[in-house]
Amino acid sequence: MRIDKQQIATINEGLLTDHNRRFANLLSDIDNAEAIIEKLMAFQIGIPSWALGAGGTRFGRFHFGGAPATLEEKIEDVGLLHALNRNSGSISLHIPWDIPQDYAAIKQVAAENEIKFDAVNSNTFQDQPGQPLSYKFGSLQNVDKAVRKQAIEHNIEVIKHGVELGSKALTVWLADGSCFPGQLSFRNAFNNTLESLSEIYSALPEDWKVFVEYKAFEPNFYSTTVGDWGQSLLYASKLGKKAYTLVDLGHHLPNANIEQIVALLLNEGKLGGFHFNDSKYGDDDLTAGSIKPYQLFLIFNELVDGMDARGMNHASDLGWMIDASHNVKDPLEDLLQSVEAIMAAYAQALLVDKKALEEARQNSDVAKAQEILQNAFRTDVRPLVAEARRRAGGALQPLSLYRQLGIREQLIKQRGADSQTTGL
Ligand code: LRH
Ligand code: MN
Repeated sequence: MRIDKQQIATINEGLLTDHNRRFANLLSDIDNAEAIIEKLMAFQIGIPSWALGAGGTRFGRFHFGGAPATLEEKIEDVGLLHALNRNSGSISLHIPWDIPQDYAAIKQVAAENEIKFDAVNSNTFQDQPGQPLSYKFGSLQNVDKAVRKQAIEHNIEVIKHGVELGSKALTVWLADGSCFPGQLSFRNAFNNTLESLSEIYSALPEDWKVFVEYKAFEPNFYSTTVGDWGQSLLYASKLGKKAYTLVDLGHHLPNANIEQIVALLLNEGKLGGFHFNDSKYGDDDLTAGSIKPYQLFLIFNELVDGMDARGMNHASDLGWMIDASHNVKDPLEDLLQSVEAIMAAYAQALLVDKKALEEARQNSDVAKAQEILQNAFRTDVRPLVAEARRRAGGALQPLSLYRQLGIREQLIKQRGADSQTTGL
């Protein structure tokens, strides 16, 4: 199904008076609105193909009707999100959950929905039916060279799919690690993984990147072979200039200072991208900004500062992607809320008075520095984000329009109440 621009413009009409009042009110407080709106319109977030249906845990999965059963339907769902907020312009595929059967046909569907292909993800954390060798004891780290070879070949196959679709990056997340002391030689696991990654690295096209995603724990619960930012940076530095680290917000130990990690990885020129989500305890994959919105703002504050210090293009020089799993919310509503939270954090970070902040820091005026940051964080930027959407042909209020148009009901009518989707 499609939402046409006219439908959106008509609904926006009814909301315009209220919107313009709020927007005008905000304009009286800020002096760089046009520059911010331009940046917001250019900012595109990659939607995970594996998070368009109901997620679940080992304790259960509660269905959402109308789930996309094919890659075409997944791209159409991302097309729906993009039509509503104009900031969801790409899909991140996971192989083998989303193997394209017909590249031309898939690219056609994507073009019709104005969707590009973001980083492709390999999967050596599950054994596929008929797979000769198991990844039970790891993939790229495995003591068995044949298992490592199988995993390397899978990653090279994933790159091939990505090249056909126009993707420019491979994300490697490894579940590899150990569950008990003594099980693993940390040095051998590191060296095997580095050797394997370098074979994958050498298969990368010249203009591609590889994102090494780290994670503290799960599914291994004693050690993880790419367990934190330092280990990921070690791999990325040893691999070469096409290798970067990927920060999944849910992959840190409790109370980790993620904004500091982001600042340092940017300073090293080794920050490749993000998997945005939120969490209270572990890798909860909750809606971005739903638990720790101030942390999301502080991360964007470091991103804007660090990217500007390097003259980087905010929209295109880093991989902006969501990684979520929906246990109780409608997947599309959850993703609309995540995009909204990410855009709001970015807009607030662009509001920070950098000159005044630097002055406060030079004077070690700690209270003043906090006032400057929290003034930006406490600014209600929703009219600014909405105005950027409106100018890009999107909805002033994407979530209420999604409900007003009864999109989930229509998807259930089209696909059935128990259509199955691939993914986590
Ligand atoms: C691992 C992870 C990784 C994906 C998977 C779906 O926790 O964040 O990015 O491959 O989720
Ligand atoms: Mn992730």
